Amino acid sequence: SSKLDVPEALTFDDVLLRPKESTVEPDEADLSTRVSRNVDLNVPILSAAMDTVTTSELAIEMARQGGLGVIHRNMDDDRMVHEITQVKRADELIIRDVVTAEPEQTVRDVDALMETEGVSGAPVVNDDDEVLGIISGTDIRPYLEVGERDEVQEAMTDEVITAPEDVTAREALELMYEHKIERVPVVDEQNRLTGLVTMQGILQRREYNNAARDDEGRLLCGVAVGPFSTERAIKADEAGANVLFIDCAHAHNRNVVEGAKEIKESVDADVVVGNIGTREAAEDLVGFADGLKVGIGPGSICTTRVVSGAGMPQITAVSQVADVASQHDVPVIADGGIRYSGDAIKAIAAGADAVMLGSYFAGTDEAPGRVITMNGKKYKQYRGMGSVGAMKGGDSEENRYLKEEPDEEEYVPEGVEAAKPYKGSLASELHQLTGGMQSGMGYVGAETIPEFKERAEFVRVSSAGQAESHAHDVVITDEAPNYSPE
Ligand code: RVP
Repeated sequence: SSKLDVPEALTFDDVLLRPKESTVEPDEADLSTRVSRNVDLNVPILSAAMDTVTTSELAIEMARQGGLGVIHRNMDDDRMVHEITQVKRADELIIRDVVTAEPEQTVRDVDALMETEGVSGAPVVNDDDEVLGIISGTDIRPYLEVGERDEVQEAMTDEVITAPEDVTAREALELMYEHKIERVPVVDEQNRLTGLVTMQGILQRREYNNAARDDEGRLLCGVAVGPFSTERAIKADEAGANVLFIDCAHAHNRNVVEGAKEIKESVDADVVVGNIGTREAAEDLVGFADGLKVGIGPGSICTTRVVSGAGMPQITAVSQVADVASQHDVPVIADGGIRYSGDAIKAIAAGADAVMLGSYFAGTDEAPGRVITMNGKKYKQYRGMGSVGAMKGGDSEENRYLKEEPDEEEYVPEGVEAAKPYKGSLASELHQLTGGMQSGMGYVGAETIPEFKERAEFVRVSSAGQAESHAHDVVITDEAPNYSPE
């Protein structure tokens, strides 16, 4: 066969979902999914492992909204462990960084301490961490005018209600209700303080009733690691990351596959491997990977296809990988190129179980970096991890596009440095994204993601059809929250 006898590959704008008879109202469509063999999400959405997108701040909000943040790897090991810990602790029932008071401290000192730490009460412990009492603003108030030099042990409540390590939210609430208190110290068998449960913490958790949590109720956390960083992967695993993402621009590479296998054998967390874009790559990885991530060149800031001449349009890439992965019950994540909610649900129709986005979230409050103003409009920085800035600017040698450490003028970047319009809160962006995806499920008549994957069919769109899809022949007067023309 001739070199020019070539197959066609399609991307988002080449296809549309074929409308089908439906009994599903969009707001009834259930977006829950599996991101890797052992990890479920309530919303099939991940934030990209990029240094202008995901650190703990955005990852916390992603998990609270039911999705998953994947912490980037342009940082050293200690910082990575810190970032993971922040996510795992964010909504923990039992607070571990407890502000404590000592019995001989003065009431005045404790009052000042509580003020600076922003807490309204503190367990009182001795040198062995044994709980002697608890002191709150209410206990302190009568002392402030007349007895602020008195010792804490005078003012504290010494009949303190404590709870064991395995206390549940319900049990803690019952204790608080029964004793009319707002915080319960958690102790071990020797009555030593190990943590604290607060009413405020429990109520805050209730607010996020769709959050993606582990068995102990902590928020789920993903993190990117290099294919040859087994030590680092073990640290991420021990810090509590639930899913490790082997982060590589071309994972269908013998050495990368070997590296990823070694990591998989060394950790308890699920290991998702990527990126790939072909059936053959999927076949080489399904044997051990807990998930496959697809995307060779679709990213908004990515120039891989132009620089290297290689790539695979994303709808075809996802569908090829999903063909193989679905036979082995391995979830697939479509990573990159998603501009609208319609693209996200098309990726799922092509066979993905979840989608990963960078540009969509880069303009939000929770993304790292500050708001910049150009020509009176607000933006936030967004750069490819293969851009010169990201390759130079990381705190470690961890970078998936960096072969060795060249001088600055020798970099061959595969990404650009850019900016995204400032967007406000991540929650409102996610609301638009999930709402649009649910609409897509409604048009296809599917109530769940697995049903949707089964039922969805594409039609091929011509460039005339593509022009018809967008707002056309009008001047837009008020920008919609989920649409801006390219
Ligand atoms: P997008 O959502 O279209 O902005 O794409 C984000 C994805 O682009 C990332 O998850 C990653 O796979 C890819 N990426 C990140 N940096 C670069 C690059 O510099 N080429 N590409």
